[in-house]
Amino acid sequence: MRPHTARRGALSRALPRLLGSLLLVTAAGISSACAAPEASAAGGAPAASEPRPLGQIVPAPVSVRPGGSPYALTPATAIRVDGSSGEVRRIGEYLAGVLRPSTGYALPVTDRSGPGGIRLRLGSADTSLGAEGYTLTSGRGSVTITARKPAGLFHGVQTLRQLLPDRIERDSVQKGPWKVAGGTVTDAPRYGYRGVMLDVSRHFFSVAEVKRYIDQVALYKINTFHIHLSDDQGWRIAVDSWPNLATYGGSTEVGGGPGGYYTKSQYKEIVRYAASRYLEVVPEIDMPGHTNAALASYAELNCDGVAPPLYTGIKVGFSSLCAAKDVTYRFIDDVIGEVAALTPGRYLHIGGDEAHSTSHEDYARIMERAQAAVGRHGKTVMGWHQLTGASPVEGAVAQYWGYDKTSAADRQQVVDAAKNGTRLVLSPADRVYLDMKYTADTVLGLKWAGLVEVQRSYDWDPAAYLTGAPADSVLGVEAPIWAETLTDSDDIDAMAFPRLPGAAELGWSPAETHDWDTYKLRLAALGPRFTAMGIDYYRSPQVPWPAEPAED
Ligand code: TNX
Repeated sequence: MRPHTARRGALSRALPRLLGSLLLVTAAGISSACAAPEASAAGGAPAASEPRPLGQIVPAPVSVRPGGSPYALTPATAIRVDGSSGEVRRIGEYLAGVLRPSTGYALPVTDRSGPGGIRLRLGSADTSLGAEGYTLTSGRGSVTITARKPAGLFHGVQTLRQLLPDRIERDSVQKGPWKVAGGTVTDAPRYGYRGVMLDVSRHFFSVAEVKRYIDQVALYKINTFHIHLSDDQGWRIAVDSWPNLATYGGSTEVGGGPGGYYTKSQYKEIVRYAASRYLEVVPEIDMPGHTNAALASYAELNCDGVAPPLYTGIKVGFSSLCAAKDVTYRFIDDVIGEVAALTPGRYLHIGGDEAHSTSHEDYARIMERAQAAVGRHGKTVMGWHQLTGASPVEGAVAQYWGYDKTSAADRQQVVDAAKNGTRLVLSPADRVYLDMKYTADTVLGLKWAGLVEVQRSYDWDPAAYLTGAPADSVLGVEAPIWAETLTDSDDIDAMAFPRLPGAAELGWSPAETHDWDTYKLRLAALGPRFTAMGIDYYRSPQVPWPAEPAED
């Protein structure tokens, strides 16, 4: 779907420098936009007819040059995808799908040129924008989004969405005006990997629930969907060569509910849907621990040949694949082969966390064989950072999920691996584990990594987080949601919002824009948008939320 990250990552990291002069010119624009005086003075949202200031979006853009007349959507507006590919037309249709229900306008998507409207254009943009950057220029009569690649246009469309009034997100016709402030936004990501993870094993989530989350996170330019498909409590993906995994291993979940699994065509539908929102899917098959559902499904996978019962509690670290048996490696190769064949993305995640019932020697042996299988099936290895305690293969990506109590030695092991070429995705548990409680009063969630309020979740720097790791070893940031306590979309909403936009900003925005005092105002301005999208978010007292209009 997209070129390999290495080059793009370098470009993204260079971008703030390349655009440095522009940033300098527009820093005042950013800060005045971010300061959003209306947020405190008038209860948050700009007055009904005033467009939202150009920089007042999450994630913060690289640069903003406000000025000129605003643009206004009208019943005559067309979405012009002039002379471009089917993919650009699909992005135009996606945008129309967002804008039609609330405006009630026809918003035809057309490749005929015309005097104005919303224009989506591929090409000609500054090469430093890379594969995901865009420019958005708004003025009287037109808004033009230009990008080098479709992903950039899609991200520009998310910016346009956030610049329109909150009620644009509603699914019934609302009153205009539909204005976008005049000026230019120039934008591209700091990191190439900006992920979310959903644990569909501890509780199963339907395809519709997964799509809902994908749609929610796309608004913040998240580009990776990591799906945790197997764990002690449930196996969630059909595997033809080992059918009991899904039919038996997927038949329950935490608390003893009915569980479920995705058929291959359902999984492909998730992949297709994610791709239509420019998210790459990273499937995870966790091993050698977190495997009770598999061990319960096939007695021969157990060292003693006895299948344990299915498990519906929330303990970790008690299960292990059997390093001494050949069948273990056949199982690993078969499963990885089938999952890889269903997955167009680059990565296949093999877990490797909390293998407390596996000896170090067995762990190293199984992870070595699993990594080889991933390579054989054409994918790049991802694993939780414990993989750095074995021998990560060249090109492997380790996902760091430590927290403030992680020992210096464990951190050092990860840093040393990074110095040796292992790349890192950062998911510090006391920052971006979205299943951590916000406060002691939060009903849902866990608290083993501490309480994670909104400011704590946002206020860290991915480049400085693991002292000693080379800056270019960091591919980006991912915010996981573990689902021991979460059963449906409402639960996901309550834990992801409002922390998820902050994690997305850490992955996208230049370090120079990082500032809690201005971020919290931009976040506050998103409150009514969450509501318009049907998200019942946590009203953190750290954020000056505006008063919300009464529900209609
Ligand atoms: C740790 S993070 C786990 C998961 C749990 C999670 C709960 C990681 C790689 N392993 O098995 O679900 O904590 O927060």
